[in-house]
Amino acid sequence: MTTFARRTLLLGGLGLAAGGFAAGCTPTASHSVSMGSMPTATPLAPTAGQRVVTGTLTPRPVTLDLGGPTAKTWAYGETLGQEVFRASAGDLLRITVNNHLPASTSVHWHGIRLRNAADGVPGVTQQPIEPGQPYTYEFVAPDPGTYFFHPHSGLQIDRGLYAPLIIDDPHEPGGYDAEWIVVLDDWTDGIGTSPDDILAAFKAQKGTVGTGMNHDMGGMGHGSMGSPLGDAGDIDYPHYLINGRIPAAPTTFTGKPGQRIRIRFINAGSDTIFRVALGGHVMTITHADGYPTVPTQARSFYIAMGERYDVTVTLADGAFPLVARPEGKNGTAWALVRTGSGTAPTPGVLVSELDNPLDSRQLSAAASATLPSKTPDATIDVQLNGQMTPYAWGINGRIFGNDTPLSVKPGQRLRIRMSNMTMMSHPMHIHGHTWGLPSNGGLRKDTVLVMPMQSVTADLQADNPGTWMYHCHNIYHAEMGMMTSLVYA
Ligand SMILES: [Cu+2]
Repeated sequence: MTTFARRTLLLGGLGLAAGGFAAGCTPTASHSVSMGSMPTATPLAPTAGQRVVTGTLTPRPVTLDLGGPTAKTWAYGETLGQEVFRASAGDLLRITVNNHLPASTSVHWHGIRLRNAADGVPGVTQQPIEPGQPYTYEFVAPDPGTYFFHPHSGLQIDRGLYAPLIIDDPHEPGGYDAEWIVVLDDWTDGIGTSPDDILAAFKAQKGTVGTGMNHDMGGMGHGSMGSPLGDAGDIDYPHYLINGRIPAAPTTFTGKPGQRIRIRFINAGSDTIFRVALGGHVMTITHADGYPTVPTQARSFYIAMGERYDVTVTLADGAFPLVARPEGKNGTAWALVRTGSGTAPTPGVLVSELDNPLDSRQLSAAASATLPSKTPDATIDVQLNGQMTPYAWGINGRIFGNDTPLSVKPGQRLRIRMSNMTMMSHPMHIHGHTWGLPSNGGLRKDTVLVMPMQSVTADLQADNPGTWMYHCHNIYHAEMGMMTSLVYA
């Protein structure tokens, strides 16, 4: 099947374009600053047969229409969650950021196994991109999958600064008729309390972290009882969005009955774990964080901040709600699938498929996706610490800045055992690598949800030298200090 593969999903607004195939595309060292330790002796070039893909990003103040309510915020364009960056595995991406924000920024290419110098972490892999300054990221995207990008600067991701990044597999057979990219978000900026004010209020509690367990009962309370995720989020947002829209003015996917579609789910939220269902349908999960899984049927599933899941589903005849319910919170994110003339469901209506969601512990890797079998060369134990009241989050009893980085030697198979000593769920994210989870049949993840008082063992192959961030993808937890790094010794 080739009809799907070049479907026009590149919606132009982000200005991504495939460059020429050879001549004129000799890469140059265009980074204004590079603090990364990645060797630069080898000039960057796409994998043989692949292209140079160029693009521009212009983060700027905008007023977004969320489907009625408008929000003065910062974003890369005017149509939040609807524009897509797309390339093929092995392509060289060369993306220039023109910073039109009144603050410094950066771009992190979440989940991509790229060279360290392009990882987009100010103070670690680059200097911040100052207002008015251009900065060019240049990297090869080696692995196909569903990714996204966002700043690694303060709370900017909790504004409108994110977009999908899809890396196509030139050799994938397809097996679906159409594709839908579904981006979930929790929204307050320009409508409710600003992200900066929310964080300031948390910081005013002057919490500290220690090691050991913390049976904090100071969470939000509502809805968290009985959820395996415990306290799933700290913040009640005014709106929850699918592709930038509130339920009253939803995004609509129009298809035909019997069509087999691939939905790529991305949780770009900052403090919200969603459970997702398509009313009247059973989905088949095919990929987690970009990598193939054993195909697994799910009526609904959890997706935490920074996670991505791809599913396929055969569409029935009618109009169906796609529902993303924020765990432990009020409200809903909602979209519509229409294949026939049936009456549209009431915006925001919930569906019975939301009961008993699958979580990633029930998934395993496809054989093609597993890390080569190897006994770990080293094991590091990591404690996730902190509490809601007074608000504080850290790793191994320390906050970022006072942390002791994790260390690995090149070529090692490193095992990280994460123990969550708190009453909250933490989606832990590693840059530049994708773990294999040995207790999940080698499931590949770059963002793994560690539930309250639970442990997760995650292995990585140290094949990408540099200094790589390792942090909670609850952006408020990360900003409070639930972050450290992995360094190559
Ligand atoms: Cu966290």
